[in-house]
Amino acid sequence: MIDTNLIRKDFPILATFVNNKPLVYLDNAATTQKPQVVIDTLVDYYTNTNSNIHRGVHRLSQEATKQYEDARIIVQKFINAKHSEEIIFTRGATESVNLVAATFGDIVVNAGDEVLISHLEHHANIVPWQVLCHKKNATLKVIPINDSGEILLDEYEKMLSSKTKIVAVSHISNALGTITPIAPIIEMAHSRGIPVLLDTAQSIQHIPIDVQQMDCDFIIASGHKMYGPTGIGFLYGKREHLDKMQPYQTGGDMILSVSFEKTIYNDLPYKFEAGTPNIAGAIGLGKAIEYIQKIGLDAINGRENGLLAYGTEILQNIDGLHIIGTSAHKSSIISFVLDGIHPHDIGTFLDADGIAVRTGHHCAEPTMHRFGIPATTRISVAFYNTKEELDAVADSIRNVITMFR
Ligand code: 7TS
Repeated sequence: MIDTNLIRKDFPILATFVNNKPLVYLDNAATTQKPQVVIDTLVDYYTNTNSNIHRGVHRLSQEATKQYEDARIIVQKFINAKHSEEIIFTRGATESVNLVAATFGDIVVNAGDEVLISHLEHHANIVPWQVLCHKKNATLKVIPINDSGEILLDEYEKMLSSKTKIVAVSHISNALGTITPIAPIIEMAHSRGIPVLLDTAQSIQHIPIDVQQMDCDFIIASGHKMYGPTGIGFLYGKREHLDKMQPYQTGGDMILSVSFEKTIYNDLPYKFEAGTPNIAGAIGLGKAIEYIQKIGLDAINGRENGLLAYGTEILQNIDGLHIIGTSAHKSSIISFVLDGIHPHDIGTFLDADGIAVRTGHHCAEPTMHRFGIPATTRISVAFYNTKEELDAVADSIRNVITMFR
């Protein structure tokens, strides 16, 4: 059981005021707030350890290298990867999928081939594949969803063929909150020898990820959505795939030796980490994962499911409010439209009450189009949110409705 009063004290920003109202932060799918331990880790690193890694014999460099590599092992254990060199630090989910599309995609996708994504994807898991398909004269195919926002598995199975070279789907939709059925998705792809990339940007902070048990080929994630700093994230890839891939970027640190005639690339994971990385960010991400582990993902998930159920219940009772994304398998996200009131107006009025939500297409324009709407208002909860905060949103929405009608 999570003691919310106690846990909220870990997040200094939650005690701040916005527009003279206590902050109600319900935009956690965009980015989560940071616990004091993560903030302290960044300050401590820059105060006491700051140094470049993998190159100095001096004490600070060795200490910084150790902390950075320890963070990689924390990530490895968190997702139960077999080897720590299967973890590549990146700027985040976006850079991770770009890396896979540009390197792995470059090897496996050729003219006439197909890449499969779903109708639930964030632009980050659409555009890199689109660019790859364009370059290779391949086709991007989209697995359809039903009116509840669920992937149609029958249709998916029919779309798989010898032309399919990679399947890339989100684990949880950032626009609707649908949890996708990854076990059958991966199994159906693997039974035909097709690798699967899973976008866990919206799931890794909510539900346990075990890459060996799931047997996925790649996963991507962003540190800032899992209580860590911005500008850091990671790619997990099976070693057999990473070994085959060419470097994504080139320069320092990703080499073993360089002459003007020839460069020998470094081993994994450094082959994919050109240049000075976000050292403090990686260490901060490690601390954020330790924080999540201390609370426990089961407790986090239980609390967030309770908030999701409560929020859904009180919001769907509001006249003229329609929830978009009504799957029974959802996590932490409630997207909705209100008759006659644009989401940006709702967002602006909620902000006046100190409530932070996201409005717009959520970088998932095709998902919005599927429902014939340009935008929604999106509430996304974290374990530190409360039922009282959700009540405040419902009250605020009722006030907006009164003003507009
Ligand atoms: N994939 C999913 C499912 C996402 O939700 C996001 C960001 C990304 C990839 C990209 O992550 P980034 O850290 O590289 O930007 N989603 C959102 C959102 O829903 N609101 O703001 C960012």
